[in-house]
Amino acid sequence: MILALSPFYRDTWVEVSLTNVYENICNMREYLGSSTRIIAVVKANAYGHGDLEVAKTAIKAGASVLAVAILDEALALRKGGIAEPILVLGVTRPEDAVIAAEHNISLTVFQEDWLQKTKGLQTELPLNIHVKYDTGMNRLGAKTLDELRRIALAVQENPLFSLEGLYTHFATADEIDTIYFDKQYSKFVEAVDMISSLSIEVPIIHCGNSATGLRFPTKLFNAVRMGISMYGLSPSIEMKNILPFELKEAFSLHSRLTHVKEIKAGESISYGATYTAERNEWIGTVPMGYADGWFRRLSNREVLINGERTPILGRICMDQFMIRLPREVEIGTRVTLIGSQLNHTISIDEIASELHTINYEIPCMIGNRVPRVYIENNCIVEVNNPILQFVKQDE
Ligand code: PMH
Repeated sequence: MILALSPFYRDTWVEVSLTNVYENICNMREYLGSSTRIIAVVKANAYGHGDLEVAKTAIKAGASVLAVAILDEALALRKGGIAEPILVLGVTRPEDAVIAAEHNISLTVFQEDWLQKTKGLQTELPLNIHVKYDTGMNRLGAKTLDELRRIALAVQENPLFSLEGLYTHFATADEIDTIYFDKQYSKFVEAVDMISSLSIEVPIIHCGNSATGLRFPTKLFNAVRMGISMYGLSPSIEMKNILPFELKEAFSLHSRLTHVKEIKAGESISYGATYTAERNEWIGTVPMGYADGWFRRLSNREVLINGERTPILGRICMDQFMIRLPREVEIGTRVTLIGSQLNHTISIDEIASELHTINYEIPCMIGNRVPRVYIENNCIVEVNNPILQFVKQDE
């Protein structure tokens, strides 16, 4: 079924396998059982995969809540027709709480001052609130049980607020050593016990990210916030060997040769002339560059062409780079920067390791100039080209 095709006019694109996203969620659901809700984390444009498309797939696969970082992302999902519950994980300004209530978007709250400022919210609609407790991440959340108690009671007492959730976030759930995790978990158990001793009903209690869901399925209370594993990536390198089910990578990155030529021994390539050919060789130009998120630091990397690995030569430019061709190859031949060709794969983890970073960062860094093509059961079902979408909105 073709959902929507917004055209693109460049030969560089991301492919997102919605089938793999769907299967990763189904496998997590099966692994955790029906008493654990899936909160699909689609912040940062679904870690670069495309928020609306992933959100729709997640819902189809049984996720019951979506989570984003900021209110703007939540509003974009509503604008895109998503009617399911959405939770904003970051801080929302008190003056924007009315907009959240009007769009039935749940907010994270943990400051008494925030509650004071929104006390007389100018809306008839209740605002759904998830209260956050800081058990050791030291990013967001009430720091003490006393603070948490006062906040929970204040939310409970105001008829404009509806206490929907209580949560925390772990700093080390993906690390083999569990000492810090255990401490955070115990603190959260204390918080849950304290809230229940006040006879406050909280429908959704959640603490786990992907790593927690995969490693500690009995420590999730009644929901898991599933991010990286939904995209088929392991939360850490350490965890790759202990995954309870296979994660299927959804993101791949492709381009096509725009120019092919032979250079002579002694000729150099690209800015700074850092590479000089020792013998005559065939060179291909690839229309992807650091402005697309293919950073200059990847200038020593390889790509795949006709099922073979071949190196990038010279410096990556803003919009293009050059590669060695094993032989003369036709213009238009596919080049795979992330993904598979025949028996070879360049994984997101490989690129992350080259850049001394984590896999989370890689799909996020591939920018808006690169259209996303959505694949379901080996067929293209949707194409999203943000650049031309923006133009359309402005018309
Ligand atoms: N919950 C919160 C509060 C988060 O910040 C994140 C990810 C998740 C759940 C999902 O975690 P997962 O992708 O490991 O499953 N947040 C971030 C972050 O801020 N930087 O990297 C990941």
